[in-house]
Amino acid sequence: MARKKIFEGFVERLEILDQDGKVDEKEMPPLKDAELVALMESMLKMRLSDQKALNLQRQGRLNTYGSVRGQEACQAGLAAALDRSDWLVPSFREHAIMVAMGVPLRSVYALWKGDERGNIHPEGVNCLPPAIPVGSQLLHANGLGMAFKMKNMKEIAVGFAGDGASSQGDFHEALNFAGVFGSRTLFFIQNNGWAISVPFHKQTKADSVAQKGLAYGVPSMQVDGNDVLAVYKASKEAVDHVRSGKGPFLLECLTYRMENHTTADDHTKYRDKEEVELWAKRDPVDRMRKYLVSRGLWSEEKEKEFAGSVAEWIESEVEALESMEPASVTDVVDFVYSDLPWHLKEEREMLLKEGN
Ligand SMILES: Cc1ncc(C[n+]2csc(CCOP(=O)(O)OP(=O)(O)O)c2C)c(N)n1
Ligand SMILES: [Mg+2]
Repeated sequence: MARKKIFEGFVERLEILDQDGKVDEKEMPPLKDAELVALMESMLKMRLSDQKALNLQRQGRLNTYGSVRGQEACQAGLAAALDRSDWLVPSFREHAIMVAMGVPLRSVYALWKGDERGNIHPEGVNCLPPAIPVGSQLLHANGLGMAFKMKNMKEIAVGFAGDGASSQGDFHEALNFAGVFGSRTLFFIQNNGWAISVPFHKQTKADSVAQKGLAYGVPSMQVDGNDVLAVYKASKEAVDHVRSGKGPFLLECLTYRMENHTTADDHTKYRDKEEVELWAKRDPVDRMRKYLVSRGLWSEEKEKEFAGSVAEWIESEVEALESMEPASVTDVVDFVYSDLPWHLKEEREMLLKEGN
């Protein structure tokens, strides 16, 4: 035979909870009522602390901020499937899961204030500093995943990236390396439709990011990223796969960035109102709310009470943030190397001379 099929890959997409709050019972993950409520609470904490950050930035109390609004199901669903001992290797839009995994909210706010001390985490909280160069963190996640494999450790590394990052060379190098060496790395891609002002269809001619993973021999799937039940279930499968030593996995969450790229952006200049409105109807928090209310597990009163306690927590974190000693100007060079190279030593001297 002259022509043979040599690649049988296909991309599977998992959806469980629709926008009316109805679930596909045969795909339901085996979660107890309290665990379902915990997923809702986790998303609400993310939404409320995100809104607070936007407000703080408007008041000049944070320098800039990248909102995670609309992506809460991705981050709450994954957090519920990970062990606290696993490692997060984030970019700049992962602060919601960072907090869910134990990074203090004050630290996340500190980072957006430009304060490097936000990267110093409590003992046992395993999270690398968020990487700003798009895609670079996936290589770091590979390195960690390789180390865990070589040391026979049970931990896994989660490398986060957006759809835009999948057009960077780093993404491809990381996946190829992971496929070849079988690193204990989960590639968690939040495809929110946009890389600042570039829509997904102008970013790539591929229909999905997941199929790029398959091309590198990395098991990959796609999930409705606004469906916390589907994200949880797919994340659990992906995490179990990596943890059991079967090698890397790529999970692509289809979601939407509801806000500006950061507070330095104006998305109304390049996005249609209709598109944003369409995605508002697919809101991850709303659909979980509808489902829980229909099961008698949630109510307006419950939400009001919970939101009240979250607001208190947020306020105490802001207070802690704003009562920190002022940061030193040398912080910008002090935490990158254990031994400073000569040019940074010079820079440090200069900073000290010019004063804080
Ligand atoms: C190497 C590099 N190129 C460009 C930028 C500027 N930049 C910051 S975020 C971004 C888009 C990222 O899009 P995506 O990966 O989809 O993540 P999202 O912001 O949507 O979460 C760009 C181009 C950068 N930080 N690093
Ligand atoms: Mg994006």
